[in-house]
Amino acid sequence: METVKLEKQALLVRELIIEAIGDLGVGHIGGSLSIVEVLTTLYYECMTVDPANPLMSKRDRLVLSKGHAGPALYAVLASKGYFPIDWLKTLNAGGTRLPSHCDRRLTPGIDMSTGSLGQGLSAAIGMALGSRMDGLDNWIYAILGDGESDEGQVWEAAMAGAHFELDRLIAFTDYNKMNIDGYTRDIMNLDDLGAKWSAFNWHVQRVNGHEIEEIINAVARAKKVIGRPSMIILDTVKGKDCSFAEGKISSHNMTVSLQQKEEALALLKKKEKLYA
Ligand SMILES: Cc1ncc(C[n+]2csc(CCOP(=O)(O)OP(=O)(O)O)c2C)c(N)n1
Ligand SMILES: [Mg+2]
Repeated sequence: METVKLEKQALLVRELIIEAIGDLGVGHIGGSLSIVEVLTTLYYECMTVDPANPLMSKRDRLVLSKGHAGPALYAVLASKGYFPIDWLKTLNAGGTRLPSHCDRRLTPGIDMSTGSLGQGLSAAIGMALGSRMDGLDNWIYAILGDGESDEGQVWEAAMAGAHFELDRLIAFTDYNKMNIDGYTRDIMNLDDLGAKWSAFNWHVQRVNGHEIEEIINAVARAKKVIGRPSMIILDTVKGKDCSFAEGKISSHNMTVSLQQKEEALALLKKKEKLYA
């Protein structure tokens, strides 16, 4: 798909997220909006998947380790046709198949249940090892949060991924510089994050996480790496492109009024017209 089409798709995904969380009135909007471009690029450009056959064994897999950003992944999966768009209206409602955090038993297209931070990369490593044993040549992707990277298990997984030379594993860190209630640098300073992953013998790149072209090129380079896994650090903005959430720590899990929702959507619709 052309980059401009992917950008337009990302805009639509952003609208779906704001609509779903806005209709519910509360949710993890900040960390959902910071991963819109990476998710759109993966599902619309990089991954071999079949929405009609979400359990196809040779599919590429994605572990959304920062599982509280489920609404972002649901918006992409719905727009890809894994399930009806209407399901987004049931976000986190009683009996829903779209809980606020990812649950692989409930939602078509969700490859791993997540929400307890720190575990996803280990699961992705298990998947990559499993694929190798089965002789599959699929790719395993994982998306971690920067705050999530305070978890010790992330660094156990970092060691294991390099030890097992998992070169079909490509992980991303959504480096939006914010944790649940403060700046990452104040809660647990991660800098120099790239140097840390390099020291664990991962191939490391750092790109603008809202520039689709940069993400596509980074994934292409990661796919050429032999004998070790890849970490792509995405410089992002929490709450990106949402009038009431962008750049705010409070966007982590915030209430959204009807007026805020409508205002934010109206601004995005204006942007959408530029692509018409
Ligand atoms: C093991 C565990 N500890 C604490 C939490 C509570 N929690 C949910 S989101 C979050 C902040 C995570 O920050 P980050 O990974 O940067 O998320 P993002 O900025 O992408 O939303 C925390 C502490 C959790 N879900 N799991
Ligand atoms: Mg963060």
